[in-house]
Amino acid sequence: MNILFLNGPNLNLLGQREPSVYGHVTLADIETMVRERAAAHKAGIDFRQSNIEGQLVTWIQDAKGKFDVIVLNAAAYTHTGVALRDAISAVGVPTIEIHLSNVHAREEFRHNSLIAPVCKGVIAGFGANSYVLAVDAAIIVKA
Ligand code: CA2
Repeated sequence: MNILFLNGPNLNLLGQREPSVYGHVTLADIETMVRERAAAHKAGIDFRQSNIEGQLVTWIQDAKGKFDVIVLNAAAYTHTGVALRDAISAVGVPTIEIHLSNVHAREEFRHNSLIAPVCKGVIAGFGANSYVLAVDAAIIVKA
């Protein structure tokens, strides 16, 4: 069981800016939490971040045959990312959309996700624990 975690734009700033919205935890802290949970399931993890949509698209394309499930926090590209949606659709690796915040309790433009219709499910609003829950969800999706 191998899970690819992909993180979109600005998530590298976690813990350094806007703690009132996203908390004090860093992306490196979240990676540690994910690795602990994955180890309990004997699952392998790759954990990556890019500010560039094309890089995320390339990683999704390359996941075929290497990863069983993709967990994607596409950040702002969630709401704009036609290329990401097309990649998820084309490649066919089961994908779980996740968010730190409850996007439905925020600005209207965050309520729409272009990728949700091509994902297995969505986890949002549990802070860093959205990522930990996604490990469990990935196990369920693979089974
Ligand atoms: O809640 C989430 O996980 C989001 O994907 C975060 C995105 C936002 O555009 C989505 O609507 C919901 C923003 C990530 C930016 O992260 C920052 C972290 C620290 C400081 C500034 C931005």
